[in-house]
Amino acid sequence: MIDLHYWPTPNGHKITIFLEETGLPYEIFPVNISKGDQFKPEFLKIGPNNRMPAIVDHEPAEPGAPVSVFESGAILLYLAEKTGKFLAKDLRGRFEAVQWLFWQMGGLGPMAGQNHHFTIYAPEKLPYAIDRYVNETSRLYAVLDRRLADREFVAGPYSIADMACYPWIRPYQRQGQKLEDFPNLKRWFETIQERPAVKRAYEIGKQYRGAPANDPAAAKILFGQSAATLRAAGTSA
Ligand SMILES: N[C@@H](CCC(=O)N[C@@H](CS)C(=O)NCC(=O)O)C(=O)O
Repeated sequence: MIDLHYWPTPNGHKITIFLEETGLPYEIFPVNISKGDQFKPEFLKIGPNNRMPAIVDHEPAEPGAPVSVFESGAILLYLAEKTGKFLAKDLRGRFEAVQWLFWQMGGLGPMAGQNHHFTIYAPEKLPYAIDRYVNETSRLYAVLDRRLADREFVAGPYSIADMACYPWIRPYQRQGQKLEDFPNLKRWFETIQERPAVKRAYEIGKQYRGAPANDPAAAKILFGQSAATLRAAGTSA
């Protein structure tokens, strides 16, 4: 059984997609990030970055204590290794997926996240910041569109690289993008959207509803963090 510490955001959806695709048994432990659950001492033990998702595997492949993993990319790699699914076994195929997984983790996710922040949540509308992140998101979409011109999925066969990217393309309208401008990406998006496991993953997320991130109390928790916040939560930076 896998414990999944989760909230229905793009990084959370990556993991429910994988778990639904494989049928691995799991239990959700909600981390309501708009209420500050990410700072609870028991969560910080497995998610030291005060960000979800995180997992605890009570039946790891090697004997010993349960294994906990944070960072959605690391979790996808861990689960792919555990199940032998959605990551190629051969070196070349595996690194096709791994490099695009890292591309999502270091590029698409953080840039689209800043796009959401400055476009939707920031109390001041700063044209420089909005333009920078909307333009960077469009560049990253173009990278993915080009990549998908001659293959069905990001690494060839459907893999953890697609599961990492898809949830960050799903809010494309909020990111100031039109899928019509990226025809290969649109085809890929519509294919993944129709997968039953992906539909189930998003359905599961609907039961967890918190305050929107720009609700004043939630915004204070989410956007007012510094070293002092973490220290006050009982750890030292
Ligand atoms: N690189 C991390 C990012 C995780 C992340 O940013 N999670 C957000 C929700 S998508 C979160 O937990 N935010 C809580 C906060 O900002 O305090 C991952 O991919 O797991």
